Amino acid sequence: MAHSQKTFRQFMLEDQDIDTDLLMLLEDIATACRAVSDHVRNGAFANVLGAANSTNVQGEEQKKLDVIADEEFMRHCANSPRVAALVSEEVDEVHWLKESPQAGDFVVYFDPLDGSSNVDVNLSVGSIFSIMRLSEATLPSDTAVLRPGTEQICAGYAIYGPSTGLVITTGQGVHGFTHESGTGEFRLTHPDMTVPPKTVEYAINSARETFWYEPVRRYIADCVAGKDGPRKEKFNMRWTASMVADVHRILTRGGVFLYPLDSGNETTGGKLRLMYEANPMGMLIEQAGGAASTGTGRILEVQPTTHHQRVSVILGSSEEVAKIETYHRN
Ligand code: FDP
Repeated sequence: MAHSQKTFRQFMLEDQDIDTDLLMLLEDIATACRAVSDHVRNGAFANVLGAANSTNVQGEEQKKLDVIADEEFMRHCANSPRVAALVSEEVDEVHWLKESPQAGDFVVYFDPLDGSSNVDVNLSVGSIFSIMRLSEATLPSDTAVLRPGTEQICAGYAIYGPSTGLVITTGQGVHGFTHESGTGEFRLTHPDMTVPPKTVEYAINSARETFWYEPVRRYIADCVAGKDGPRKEKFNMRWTASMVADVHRILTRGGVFLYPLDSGNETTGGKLRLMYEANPMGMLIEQAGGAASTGTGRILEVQPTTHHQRVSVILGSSEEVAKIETYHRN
């Protein structure tokens, strides 16, 4: 590939049609990801593994690294003069940086450390982010940030695994970069990532089977039945309990990921958060040729009513997502 191995900045300047304001913000986000990666890798020396003895707005126990990762994102994103507001999984309120946000200013949504239950056992975790642009000058109110995923101008994640990777879309395909130790650069190693339309691999937390509604129960039963079942295919299952790692696998070799609405999470509307988990992953997967659905409709078209809203998530290989939607219709 001609543009392979370019640095992040080179690729963004030469191959992506984005303006300088967005480029500067993306570089600040990349710096935040480098900093979080460093905290994750050196956590055992700095005594930052384990619980923080606090809970976030969702009532979930925070890890020390959840809090540290949030501080890194808050600090680095605030460097960019066009950022009006930050919406973090770890913070109850929208964090407004501008008193009079203008048209063209950015709102950045992020989950600073996704899959953090994996940190203490040394498995892959990540950071997820999404960027929208205000279409007009506005008051700094919660409603100003409640935009559907179709309005995202950029989405991405960093994965802290055997290597640190940064995967990003600005609506011009999906491109993966690897952190080069030594120079500290992110370099383009996975240009034009695509999700194959067909798959025989699914990811779901099957310990929740008792809560599943009928469409998901029937779909998984048909997969498990293998070659003798109605699908006539041998399926494989993977679940890392880290959405970033599961989505990264799907962007690399295909598959389908489900965290559906079930009777155990219906009072909260699902488990995963719409604005800083489902929407950015939905945009990436769609840009890579896959599909992202609630089971009954496109995730990116869900109109949020609160910024910590949760949603049912089914995403990955397009033909398999369409198949799961037919289970819901039937
Ligand atoms: P976590 O709570 O550890 O941050 O964001 C929610 C998430 O992880 C996803 O990354 C992951 O896919 C899912 O929750 C794991 O849920 P289970 O605990 O039900 O496996």
